[in-house]
Amino acid sequence: VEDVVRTAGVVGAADAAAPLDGPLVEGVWTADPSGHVWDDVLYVYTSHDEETGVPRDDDGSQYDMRDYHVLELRDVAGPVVDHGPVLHVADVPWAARQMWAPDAARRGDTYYLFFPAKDADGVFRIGVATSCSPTGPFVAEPEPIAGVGSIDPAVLTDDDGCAYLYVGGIMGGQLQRWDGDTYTGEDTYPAPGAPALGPRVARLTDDLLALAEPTREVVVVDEAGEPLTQGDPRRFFEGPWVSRVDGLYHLLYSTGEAHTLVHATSDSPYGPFTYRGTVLEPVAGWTTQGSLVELAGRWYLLYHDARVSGRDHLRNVRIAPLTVHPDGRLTADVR
Ligand code: FUB
Repeated sequence: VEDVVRTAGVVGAADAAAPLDGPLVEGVWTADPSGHVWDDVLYVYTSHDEETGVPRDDDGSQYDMRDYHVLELRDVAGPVVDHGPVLHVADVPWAARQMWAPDAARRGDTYYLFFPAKDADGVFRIGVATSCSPTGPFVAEPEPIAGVGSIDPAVLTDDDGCAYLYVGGIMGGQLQRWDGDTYTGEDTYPAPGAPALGPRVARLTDDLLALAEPTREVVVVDEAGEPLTQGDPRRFFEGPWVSRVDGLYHLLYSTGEAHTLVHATSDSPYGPFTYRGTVLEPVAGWTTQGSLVELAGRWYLLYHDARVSGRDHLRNVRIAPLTVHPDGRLTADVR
């Protein structure tokens, strides 16, 4: 890894400052951070925002990303190494555009990058690419993963070695166009008083390249055990992320219109998850989404905002200390 740091990285402009006080990197727009600590090194897998001139619309077409970056940190106080583009849409045989929020996983000596992209028909599919290094470059499988679609894949590798794939995002993320594992092409939302659409989860095969079972819906319930409804501002919008914190499964997700990052807990990776509260209050920009990482015995929230650009689709990844309260609630200390 030393060699990679010296030769392959581009140290971000934020390098001289503590990353806790600013974007992890500047000079490149990054978003949708998914963090993993492997061998005491924090790797952050990010979308790469760009202004490509695609007009803004309700489907988020202006989020017209073409590749992914990997950031590397030994310490939250920096320095940060940007390993640059690690997978480009032109190198994914089935993908046409919009390389949205990614995640990564490790099995043995192989590293996996999971990512959503629209195919030639405009349908969001989930792809997977592999590398022998956590910092890529990654080589994509020729076809998307069968039996699952929508956006924002996140992979939890549980203590017993089983890996679970979570996906989903409503509106531009097309979750409302899926009936189970079938793409309908029709926007079908529950009535405001009906249970909200949840993300979907399935266990992955041992080689992490396919689903080992059909996906099932992840249900988020309130304190009384009732599913959150479609009209509830706490309901799932996009960006599912699951971590185990002190033995509990924590589902982190974005609420979309309420602009919060919230969490819910369960004693099963499949849920149901009980809503626990807001982790991150609204930040600058329409979207935020994040992930939870433990580095050197401390928990952190990775998230993005648009404080620097003032434009929703040109974002920066940031890191903030996370407080794990005695009752299991999580709150981020954002500066
Ligand atoms: O970055 C593109 C999309 O915006 C992500 O996939 C969503 O979660 C939102 O951040």
